[in-house]
Amino acid sequence: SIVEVEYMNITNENSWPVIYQKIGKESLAHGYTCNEARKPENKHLNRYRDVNPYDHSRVILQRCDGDYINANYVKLDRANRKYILTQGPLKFTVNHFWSMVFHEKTKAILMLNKLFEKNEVKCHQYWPNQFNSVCSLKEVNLEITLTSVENFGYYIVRKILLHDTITLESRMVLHFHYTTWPDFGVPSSPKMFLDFLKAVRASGALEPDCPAIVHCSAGIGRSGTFCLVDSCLAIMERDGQDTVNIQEILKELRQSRMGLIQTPDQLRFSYQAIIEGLKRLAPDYSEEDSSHIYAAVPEEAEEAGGSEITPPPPPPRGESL
Ligand code: PTR
Ligand code: PTR
Ligand code: PTR
Repeated sequence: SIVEVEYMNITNENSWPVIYQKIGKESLAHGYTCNEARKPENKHLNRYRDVNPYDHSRVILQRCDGDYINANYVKLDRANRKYILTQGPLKFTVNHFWSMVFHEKTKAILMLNKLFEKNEVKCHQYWPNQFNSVCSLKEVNLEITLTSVENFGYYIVRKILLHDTITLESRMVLHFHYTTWPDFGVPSSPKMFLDFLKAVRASGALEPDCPAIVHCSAGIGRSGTFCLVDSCLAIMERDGQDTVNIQEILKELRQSRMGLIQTPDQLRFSYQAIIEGLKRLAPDYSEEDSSHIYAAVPEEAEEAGGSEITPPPPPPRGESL
């Protein structure tokens, strides 16, 4: 395919850093503002000073004390995709986050980071750890309950029940937690990433009417990588393998949220995953061919994810997040 040829050329010329920088320069040209993010009453709601949502695509909160959250709609019509990309919630934005999940009718949250990375807290633990104990988010009139946890080794799937205490409406949300993707790094293999993507897609969570919420710590590096691979593959699966210019798609995604994809290697990995994803479409593709990759257990798996990978303690007992 054209993508494969392009990948080989860039790799042979050692030009991933140059290509990555060029995309960065070309994405800056739009000059979108981030005025809401910089307002004194909102500043402290950002995890990182240099990662802010553009005003034109930001998510506007309903039924909260303010309407600001560090989140953007990232829309790609050609791929029939609409995601919400956001930062890992802070302790005092947990309410805002769940309010967004509820009001956007999100079916799944994709969390691509761990709570602790490089000995730092990268995200507040915003979901309950214990089964079947109701956690009240009184300020936003929601209750959340963890109802199941399934561990797939390098990712975990939780089911979380949301209940609106005003309308009495309830909704189940899936929490897909990829636990082995280091910040400013790449997943252990394209195959593992694609198996994760397959599970996410199978849940129906990527249908554009109820945008999936994708986050990592800043909500740009790993989240951007996920969206680039998923949306390029979605177009190629429908229109054919030679119909997409990956770099143009990335620039387009970057019109909605800044900084998507944070390293040349994350860009390189995106190409690899797209190429591998295309191979899966071939009629003679056999899963067995690359199954040996599974043998490589990522060394990060047990580090900070340790407490999450052990089964949760027995129910029930009142708790807050
Ligand atoms: N200023 C922060 C930093 O560079 O460390 C912002 C930042 C943090 C940017 C994490 C990206 C990060 O990665 P991700 O978006 O994958 O969480
Ligand atoms: N920590 C990130 C970085 O320094 O790369 C924050 C950042 C994100 C900086 C986006 C600039 C960004 O702009 P662009 O839209 O060109 O990626
Ligand atoms: N209960 C969790 C904690 O204490 O860490 C998270 C949490 C924090 C949940 C605060 C809700 C909170 O409410 P508010 O943002 O209104 O203080």
